[in-house]
Amino acid sequence: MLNTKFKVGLLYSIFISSASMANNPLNFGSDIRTADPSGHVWQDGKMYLYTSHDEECQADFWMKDWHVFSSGNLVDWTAHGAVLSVDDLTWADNYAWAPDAAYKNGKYYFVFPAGTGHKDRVNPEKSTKWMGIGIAESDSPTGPFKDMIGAPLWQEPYANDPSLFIDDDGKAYLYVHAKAHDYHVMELADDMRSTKGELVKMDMGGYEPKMEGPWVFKRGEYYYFTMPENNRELSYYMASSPKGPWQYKGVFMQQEHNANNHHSIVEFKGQWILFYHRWIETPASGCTLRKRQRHSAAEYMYFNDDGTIQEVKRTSQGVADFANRVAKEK
Ligand code: FUB
Repeated sequence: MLNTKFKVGLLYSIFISSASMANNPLNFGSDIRTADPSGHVWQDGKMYLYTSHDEECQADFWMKDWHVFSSGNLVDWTAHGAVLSVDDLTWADNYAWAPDAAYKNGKYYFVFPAGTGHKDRVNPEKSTKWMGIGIAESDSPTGPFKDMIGAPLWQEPYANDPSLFIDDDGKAYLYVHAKAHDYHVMELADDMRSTKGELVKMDMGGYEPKMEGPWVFKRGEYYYFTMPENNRELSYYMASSPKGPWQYKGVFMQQEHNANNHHSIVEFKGQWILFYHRWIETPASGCTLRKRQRHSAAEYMYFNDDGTIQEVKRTSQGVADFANRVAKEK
């Protein structure tokens, strides 16, 4: 039988070790609310996370700028501040929503949705909201990024939540949800400042997934098209070409709190990482308008031998042991 003193000591050490293992939400060392994390590993071998930025206690998704954070171990992050703001744009003044980034031709590209007008949630017919996709450039992954076109890549149709994927042959594919909230793809021209061809609704293998946040990546011979379907649960499709046709494979993260999710998937030092956001109660912020606010988080992802993705559970420790894991596997 364990005596009481020993039991208390044991419980305390379990508590301390699990508390010190907590790494979700990610600690950016900057107490801003982030969402829609888009992860990329650049030439210096670090992970860069481009996020949208919720105003503290915001009433709706009226968002003004985008931020970037970097890390070598997914635990200690450097906040580099805002990379771009709607104040830098001539064609939008709101809706700084889910961004993405790419590296090509020796430059960093930041692709983003932004818009103007007003979304009337009570009387949608009175809405004047419009959103388009912009692209900005920088010589540095941390910006500042400059909108060299001074206009969205196209005006119509409405589009949101860009995912920019550069294939092994250097071709750039831009995925968005556009008309009727369907998923579309378009190639970008080599100068990355204009489009090449039409925006095409993709063949999703007989499914009609809607909305938001597409994220495309390649692993081995397969392309993966992933999304928060109906902006809730994360599901995915596989294909042998970046434009599909796609084959539905299932849900890999369930919805939580009946609220939106938005993610990215990237390999870092031999580990596959899922970045996503979570709606978490943030009482210290003093926000009484919303019970929960958005925070970026990360989990490991695992694949089966046939390339399918295993279900991912939300955890509080996330990728806290990343450095140890990488060291052990060396
Ligand atoms: O962050 C604003 C919007 O909420 C994003 O564009 C959507 O994907 C959802 O996360």
